[in-house]
Amino acid sequence: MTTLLTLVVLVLVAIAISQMTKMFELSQLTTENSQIANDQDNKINGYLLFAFLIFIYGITIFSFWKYTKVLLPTAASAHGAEYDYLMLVSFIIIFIVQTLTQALLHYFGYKYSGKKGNKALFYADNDKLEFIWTIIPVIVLAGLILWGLYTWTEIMDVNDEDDPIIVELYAQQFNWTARYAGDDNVLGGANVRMIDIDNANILGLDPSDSYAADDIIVKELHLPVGRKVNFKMRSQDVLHSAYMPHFRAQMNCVPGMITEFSFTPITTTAEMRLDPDVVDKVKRTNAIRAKKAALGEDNSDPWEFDYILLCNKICGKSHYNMQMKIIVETEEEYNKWIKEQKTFKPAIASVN
Ligand SMILES: [Cu+2]
Repeated sequence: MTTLLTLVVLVLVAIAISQMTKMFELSQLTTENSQIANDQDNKINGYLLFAFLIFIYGITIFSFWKYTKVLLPTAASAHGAEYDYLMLVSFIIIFIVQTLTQALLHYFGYKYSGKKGNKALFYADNDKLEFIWTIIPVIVLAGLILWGLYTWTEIMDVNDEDDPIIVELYAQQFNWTARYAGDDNVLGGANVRMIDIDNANILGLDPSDSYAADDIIVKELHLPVGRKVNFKMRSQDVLHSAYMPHFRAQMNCVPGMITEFSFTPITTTAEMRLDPDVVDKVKRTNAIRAKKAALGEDNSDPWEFDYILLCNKICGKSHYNMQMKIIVETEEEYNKWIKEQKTFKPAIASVN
């Protein structure tokens, strides 16, 4: 509703400005009635350029003030800090360059506006200037791209060093299932053709594969802090994308193939709940929820922060709600939890 009202107001303002411009033009009729821009028109347009510049700077400052608080909190994975730093440096460079070039663009538009009798200067080229404005972006962009490629290669290097836990993330319209590799830390073979809902084989595990027997299928992802996790993603139906924003992790889930991502969580859920940004966000969200509760609306229970796995590919009508809770805990808590989970073999045996 607010968006609609804002749009209506913007349209009305645009109409008002165009009407005022017409009135202004009509009031100038006595001097010269011509469609060709005169010095006065050019001057007005020059000033309007400054007005527009103030508008874009204003909206930038407004966005910083109003929206920086909705950004993600500190990264909770080992590679996250490097990723965030790369992003920050890129944004600072973009911000400085755009602030300067917009000022120059609008100022020159004003300074060199048309004047009666003025002739444009024919200026073929200037090798030195062209060299400077080509080489600076080349160096800056090459630096950013190389740094980006280096960071990308580091993050995407999925290997078996440091004794990682192997976890499968299984995507389907519209939910996630996780599978732990069990004591042997090897995921049993699986194929969608072997899915057997009646026998609780929801991920299509191969019952004859001995590696599958101790696999653990769960609906909530628990990760021990400080331990590397190698994720293997599968999709049952369409393209999905496993997105874990707090860990700066995302990987497409593609039907018919296994994709991978690896990271080490460094902050437990309990620790993250104490992060000032998170505390602030929880406070803001719960203030909104309290208002909803007072009106008797849905989704008004107080909210507590949790890490989350989301789908980041628009995969169908309930895509927005395709999520799974992630809990990062101490090694002891994790071990206790995993021991309480059912392994695949007894789970299917109990159905039969
Ligand atoms: Cu999805």
